Amino acid sequence: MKMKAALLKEFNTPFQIETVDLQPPKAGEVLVKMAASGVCHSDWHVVEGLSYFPLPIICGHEGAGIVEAVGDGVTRVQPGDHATLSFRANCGDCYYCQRDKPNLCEVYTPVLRSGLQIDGTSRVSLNGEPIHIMTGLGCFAEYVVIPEEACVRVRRDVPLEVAALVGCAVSTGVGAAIYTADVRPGESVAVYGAGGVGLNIIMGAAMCGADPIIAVDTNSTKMEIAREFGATHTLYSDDTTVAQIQALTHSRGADHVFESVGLQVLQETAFEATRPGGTLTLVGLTPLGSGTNLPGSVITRTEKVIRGSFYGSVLPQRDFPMFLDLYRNGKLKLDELVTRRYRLDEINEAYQDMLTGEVARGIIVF
Ligand code: CXF
Ligand code: ZN
Repeated sequence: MKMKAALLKEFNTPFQIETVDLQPPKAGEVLVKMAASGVCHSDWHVVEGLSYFPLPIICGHEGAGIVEAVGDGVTRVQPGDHATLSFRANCGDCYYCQRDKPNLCEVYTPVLRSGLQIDGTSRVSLNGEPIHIMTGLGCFAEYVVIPEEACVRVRRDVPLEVAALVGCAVSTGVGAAIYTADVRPGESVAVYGAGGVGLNIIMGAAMCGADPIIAVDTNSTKMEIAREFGATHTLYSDDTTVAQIQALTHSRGADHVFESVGLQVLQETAFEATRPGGTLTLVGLTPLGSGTNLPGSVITRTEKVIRGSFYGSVLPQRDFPMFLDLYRNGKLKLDELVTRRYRLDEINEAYQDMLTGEVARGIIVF
């Protein structure tokens, strides 16, 4: 079949809307008609050539839609099901999957990076040339063909654009607070960055009963939104921020500090804002190949813990439905995350808005 898709053909060039060919799902694969795709900074890393995905590629890794057809042997979903897509398809059986670390799945990690299906081929092509898909999905297209392991059936009574957000920002942010960092009632939390992921960390920390919850950003609009999502304090990010966080935490620094932006310099500052024995959780993705200077001499002497958090340590099959239950029961504010909607052919504008920081989350609706 034919479909419209946003293609990235060269690094640092605009997305181009093209009509491409899509093959039907093979065994174990699912065809999903996309309803909504989130605009996330990780797609921009691909545009800038700071990721590992090959070109030409369809980006987009935060999406939801309706199952249109399934290949042989598919058992998890059937046509008509609503689905949130997972950008970490996982086999369920390898060393990491057996230890509840599907985000590290040994079978799928190289497949997802290849931009192809598990059989080494692509279902998408343009004039006969194969087109890659980002991390097993490629949501900036009218349809996707994905492994069934990436397709999580969700309740039908939630908007599909909310279901889409669960596929990246919500899992990454809420999961980082409730699972990776395991924030406890009364613990102090500081969050660097109050964008799509940072706001979700704030919500997760609030659900855990943290206090205070200090949001740090440079954008005053985002700081206002942060309060609505549960921040008790907001700080403008400058060279007094660490001292201000200490002043709010009995001069110690916060029990938990999260970096959600993916900037080395912020990771280094966030380390300073962490109390001795506290935990710094690194959530934002820094460019591949970049490094962060964290002082070993201080880490040893203060027993600070530095943790990576990838996809919020979630189990997609368990947690996507749970997040949507929490949303439906008023415990997660997800409608408020979407600040602007775009058509697929407005995708370049959507990324410009994301870069200027004017939106919490932009979303492409089909
Ligand atoms: C990313 C992680 C690397 C692959 C694409 C998605 N996560 C969140 O944006
Ligand atoms: Zn993302």
